[in-house]
Amino acid sequence: MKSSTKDTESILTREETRTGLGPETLKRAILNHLFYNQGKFPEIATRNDYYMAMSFAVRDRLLQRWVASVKKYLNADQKIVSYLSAEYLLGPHLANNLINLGIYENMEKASNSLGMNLDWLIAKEQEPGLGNGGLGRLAACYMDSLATLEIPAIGYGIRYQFGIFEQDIKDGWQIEDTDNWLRRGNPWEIAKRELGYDVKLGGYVQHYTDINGKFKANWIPGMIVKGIAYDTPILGYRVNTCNTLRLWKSEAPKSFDFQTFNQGLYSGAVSDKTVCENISKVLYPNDEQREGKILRLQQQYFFVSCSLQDMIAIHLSQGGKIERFYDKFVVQLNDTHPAIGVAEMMRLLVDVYEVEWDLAWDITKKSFAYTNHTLLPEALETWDQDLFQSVLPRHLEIIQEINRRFLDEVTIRTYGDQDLISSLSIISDGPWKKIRMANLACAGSFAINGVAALHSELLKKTVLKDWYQLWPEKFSNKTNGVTPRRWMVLSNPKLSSLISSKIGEGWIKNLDELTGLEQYADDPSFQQEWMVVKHEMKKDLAKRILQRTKIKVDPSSIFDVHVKRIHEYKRQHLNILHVIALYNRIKQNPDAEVVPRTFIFAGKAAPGYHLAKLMIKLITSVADVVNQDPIVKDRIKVVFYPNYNVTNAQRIYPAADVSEQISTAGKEASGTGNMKLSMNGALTIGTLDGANVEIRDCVGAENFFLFGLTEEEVQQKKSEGYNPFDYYMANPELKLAIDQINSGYFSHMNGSVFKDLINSLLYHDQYLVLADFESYVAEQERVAEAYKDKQRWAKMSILNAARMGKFSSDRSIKDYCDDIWKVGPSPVELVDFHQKTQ
Ligand code: CJB
Repeated sequence: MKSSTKDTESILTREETRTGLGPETLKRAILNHLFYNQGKFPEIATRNDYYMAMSFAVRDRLLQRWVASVKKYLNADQKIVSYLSAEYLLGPHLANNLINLGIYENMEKASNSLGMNLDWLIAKEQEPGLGNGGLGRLAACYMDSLATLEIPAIGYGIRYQFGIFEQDIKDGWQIEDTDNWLRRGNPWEIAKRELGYDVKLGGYVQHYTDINGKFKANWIPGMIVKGIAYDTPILGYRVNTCNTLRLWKSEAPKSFDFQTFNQGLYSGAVSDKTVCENISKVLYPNDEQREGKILRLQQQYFFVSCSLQDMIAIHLSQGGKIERFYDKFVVQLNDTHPAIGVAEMMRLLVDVYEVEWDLAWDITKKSFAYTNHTLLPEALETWDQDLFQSVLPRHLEIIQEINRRFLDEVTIRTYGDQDLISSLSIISDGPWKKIRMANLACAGSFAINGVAALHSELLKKTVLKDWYQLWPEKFSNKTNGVTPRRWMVLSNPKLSSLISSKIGEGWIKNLDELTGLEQYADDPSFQQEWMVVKHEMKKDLAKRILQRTKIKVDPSSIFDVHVKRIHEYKRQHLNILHVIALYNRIKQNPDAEVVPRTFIFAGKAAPGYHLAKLMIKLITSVADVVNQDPIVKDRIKVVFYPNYNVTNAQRIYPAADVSEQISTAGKEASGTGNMKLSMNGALTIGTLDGANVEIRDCVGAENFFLFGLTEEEVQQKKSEGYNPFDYYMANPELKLAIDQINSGYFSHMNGSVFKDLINSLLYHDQYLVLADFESYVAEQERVAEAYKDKQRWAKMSILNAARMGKFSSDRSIKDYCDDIWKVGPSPVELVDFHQKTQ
């Protein structure tokens, strides 16, 4: 029945009071939530109460769009992108949602009228740190772009109770503290308690022949875990599309096992509950380092199984046929962490839905696509076969069968090339068999991609060489990107307003429009405005540095920023060696002209990564000496900013003059911090690695400080027998720096502290730190020289931002949509859900 104009009007009025976007309505909504959700009145409400109330008020305004989006996606012929990722490094939601809804200013007014400062409330949010670094953050940027481009999508992952640890620095060492991000509640998630799936683990498999003579497998599990869905709405920028991030929490199927309880084995029954809950308890804090623990495999399988069961349930509930699963979903594997999905899909199809093996394999191969994120051998996931069998006995059988059939095909295609066969095998040969997850992902996917042009080329030449030879048509490159909403509009509002004042706001959704700034790059008054904003942001950061580290830094010095996970291949030690060299130059010639610089480091080290932790200690130790030396006269300062996370990254990027992207060529798959820094007007000093190559192509070689060996030269040098000691002996500055570290100059004369790090550099140096030192130091001199010419620097900075269009995650997502997913935009119209309740 059509509603009358009067009805519609009253619905709209009611809707306005419920979810209107004006300051008055927002204020009322906050007060309502303060009362009805938090049970408080303004006089006694805490800042957290206000944060919660405001967040609920914002969430209310997402729900109209979210439910309309979900409704649309339930439409049978709507294909959905399913992104499977063990990590989502989302960062705080509140400010992002205000921006995407377009109500930032109105909310500011609403909170002012309540006597609250919006920035304080935003700062109150505990960020969901459900990822380690680049890979998890990429997933978050992609969720933003998918929604903004109005692409139907679901992100699936794990609702870790404890995310990435919080880092503190004590006596210069990293200390880890638990990240209890949920302790004050999470207003952004909606628990779907009724939406759960059982996941089997362990046990054994029974085989039998059914009455029709069919061979069947029956997996008798050792335990069953329940996955409960927790949904977070992900709104696009100024669109109605609001996608879902569905994270699974593990629980015991019953609160406890009454049978065991009745027999008096209370602790056994409870431990069952504990064992189940442990699965989604904590994020493994390793970045690019495999963790061969049973719990990690359980985590991977747990979330992938829940997700695939959910997708199948959605598909079937709309009358879809299981054979046409791939018409409804395309499943993107974010690295190999969810690669077990290939075997799980086969199990669901063959064992549960009784699909014939060949057809099941065909469905599987049409559904999955795989993104590789690293070439580092230590990151390539493999599972010891015995361990694998103890967790997933049925999947081992399935993988053996996939492998047997697959290798038969390879044998025919390659005329029995044994080397090729053993390299492609999903299960390694030898006495200790391993399940190779990258091989499983490749075998079961219709598309395979790397994350930057160089990385995708290297994949084809190295780790996935044989796969490329087998199926060249499956390979492509999808250069990473980052969302300009979070990384410019939200974190650098002043620069964003300045940009918009010149070229309008179109760039926020179409980053290529930033090229409009090029015409102002030479304009002295624009340069001036640009550098004023940069200076403001540097002042803000300087204040925070003082608060957090007690180190006073000068905002007019060069802010030289090296922020990312701490890893040998990322070479924070190369940077600190340069700092020591500069320091020694000043000590040797106190009147030497030195362009003042503040070296800012931030990043977490995996708790078990000894050398990375030593790198942090080295940075903080050098800082202690340099920052206090009267001869330096504050010309150089070194800061280690603790607890690098999304919130802190948002504060650091806008203040950066120099972006350190100095990994050994061929080791950083892409990098995404490099993009965020450049967008915010920082100039890169970098190697030809990952996306640096493409960034340099875009911004122009003259606006990029290049140094170091190329990937080919690195390989060449290694094959010639690289001897780091020769470099140490040949370069007096380098020798002095290393000798000082060794002698305890930076560690209260205790030289043994850094012994392992120094030995690794002098006698192995697999990342060629010493080989690149000289060229790095020389390029750093050019950086300092360039900074002296304020106009030249401003121009380079403007041109960097202006030419970053390619690195929007919107462009990346469009590429995935066009080439791999074959899914286009599907705009959502708002629906009136309250008509029936009239
Ligand atoms: N990456 O953060 C991780 N963790 C891994 O386990 C493997 C790779 C990073 O992924 C980013 C997103 O693709 C890349 O930009 C980065 O180079 C890579 O190290």
